Amino acid sequence: MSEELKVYAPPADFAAQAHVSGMAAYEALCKEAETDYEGYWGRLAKELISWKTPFTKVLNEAEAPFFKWFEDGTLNASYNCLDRNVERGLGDKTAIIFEADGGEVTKVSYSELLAKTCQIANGLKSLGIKKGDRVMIYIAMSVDGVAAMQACARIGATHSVVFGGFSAQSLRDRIEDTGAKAIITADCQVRGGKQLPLKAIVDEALGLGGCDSIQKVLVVKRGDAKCAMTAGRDQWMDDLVSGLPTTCEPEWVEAEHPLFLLYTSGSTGKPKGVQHSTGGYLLHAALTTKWTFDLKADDVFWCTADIGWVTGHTYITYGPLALGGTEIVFEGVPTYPDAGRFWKMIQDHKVSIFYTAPTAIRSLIKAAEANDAVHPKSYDLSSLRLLGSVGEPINPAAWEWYHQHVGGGRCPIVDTFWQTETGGHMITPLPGATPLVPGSCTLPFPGIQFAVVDEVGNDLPWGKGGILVCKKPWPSMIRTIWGDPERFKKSYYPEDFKGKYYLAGDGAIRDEKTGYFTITGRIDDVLNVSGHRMGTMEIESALVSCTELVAEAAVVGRPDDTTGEAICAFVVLKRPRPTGDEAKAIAKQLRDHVGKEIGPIAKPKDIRFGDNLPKTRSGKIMRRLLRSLAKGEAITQDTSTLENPAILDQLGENN
Ligand code: 6R9
Repeated sequence: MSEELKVYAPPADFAAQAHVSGMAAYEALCKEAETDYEGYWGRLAKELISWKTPFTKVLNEAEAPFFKWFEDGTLNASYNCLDRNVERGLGDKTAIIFEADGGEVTKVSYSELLAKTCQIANGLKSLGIKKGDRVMIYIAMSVDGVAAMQACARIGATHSVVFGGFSAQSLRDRIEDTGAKAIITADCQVRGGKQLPLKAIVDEALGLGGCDSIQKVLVVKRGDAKCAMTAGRDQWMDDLVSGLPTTCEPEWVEAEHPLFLLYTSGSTGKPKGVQHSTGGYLLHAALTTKWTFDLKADDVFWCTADIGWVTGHTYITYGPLALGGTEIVFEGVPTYPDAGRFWKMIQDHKVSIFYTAPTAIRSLIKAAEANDAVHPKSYDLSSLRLLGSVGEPINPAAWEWYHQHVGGGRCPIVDTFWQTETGGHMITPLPGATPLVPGSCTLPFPGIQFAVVDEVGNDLPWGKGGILVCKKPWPSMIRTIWGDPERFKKSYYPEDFKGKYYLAGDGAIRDEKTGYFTITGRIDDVLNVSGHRMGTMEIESALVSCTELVAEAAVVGRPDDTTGEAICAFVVLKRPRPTGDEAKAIAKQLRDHVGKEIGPIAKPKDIRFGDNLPKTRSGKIMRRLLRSLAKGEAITQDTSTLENPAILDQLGENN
């Protein structure tokens, strides 16, 4: 295996200027963490974060796995991201270059972002929102979105951002779970030249019931259509904040104070509210932005993620701002007005660090190969010095294309493995140090103790695939699942490993010679479609909630060239198995139903109908058989425990 590896050493000029330069520097940091774990994190927490009250204790393991970091320190995340930069003389520096869907550009300086954040914070305070309250944010990519998150952090309110592509039902579920007092939204979002309603979805969500905690809906004006406003409950953000002071004393919170809740999919049940801390989270956000992205004062950083996902939280709202960087916030989509949009924006704004997802790269490769005008070669991308990838494994072919055509062969690529639960990068190259191997996320970030183990937690030798775990707590780790500490323990610190190791939910293998990690995919029932995490159970429940039609449903993933994985649903209807046009019409109806229940991202690509599902005699659905059928593979597995073997032929037909 090692023989075939293509290795890209860090370019000498990059290494020479990098924050972490050379493998010896990387190894020295790992060694420092190994020798004195708390000393290492304590040193970095003092260097990167401004504390109101300094902490005296780094790590408290007394209630493991509910770890506490820097617990007697106090700080404010928004102070660290905004005021501190202004105090350092960066007030006039551009914090955000916002590019709207239609191409209009707005630059916002640190002083302006601070003033805006303070006004929103004062507005929230005037509504009685205070430390410990939850605030939902359901808004598109915008300066207002970032400022709303910062404003919550400023007053100690815990934000919970819901991605604008989620449905009313999903939003309702999250509102109910958080017990939020207010929602910040916009009248609409603009994507691909179209105005799509947001506030109307909030109204629908609140109408579904269970949202009694919501007292106020604050609406940012984005579009020009009329927007229904419920008197007493709804208010335009502009009306609330205009005339309010542009300064607001930060609420100093304990390091463990929950900065945000972000919902993500697990293998069972409803999405879980991942709770992050303030101190430890912010430290890792800042530290990884510094070391993995090598962020410097004159960089223009662009993370294309949405603030509705963890990548947008850590690498748009918090990390780059904590370091006083300049970043792009982009409202639109990569294919509008054409598939050259990303390349044109890199050229126009002289982006130097670009961070995106493999699924975007793969779809832009397709477009570029079909049309020279949207090929990166038609743009001046010479400002780029570093590229990044996140969200799913990047296949070597896409890696090579990204490296050659976007990075001009000179930019290192950081393939960053991490999760909503980890808060920031866990396994990733450091661009001035780590030799790169396409398809591998290489080595753990200094201080992070990831390992590959067997089912009972024994270390596996390099070259043997197994289960990815983290052996030690780290500052930006998930603190709990909101409202469900038992589920937190069961999901992440299972008894299989005596409750000692963090279970990532992914499989991994280390290269026999280099020890480099390659992620082999989820080992649970979580799918990764275009970098979006979804539980198969969630999609199944959405399907069976179409009670007039569906008797039973099973959902599996199958490989897809563009989206990484595609959702494939096997459905048993309450009526005879449909074929031809009837099957097509019902499949469309079911897709729309899932879109309504969860959101368009969860719509199954394939829907196959059967008289039944393959089950064991004890009635368990044999998903591994469904996975083979979805791939179009011949069934070679043992089917002796199968109750109804004939069903395989029927489901194998593409109907
Ligand atoms: C940041 C983010 C987490 C899951 C994770 C894994 C997959 C993320 C990856 C990767 C291979 C990478 N994943 N980055 N797999 N290589 N560089 O994506 O968070 O949405 O919670 O997803 O995504 O399967 O477990 P999240």
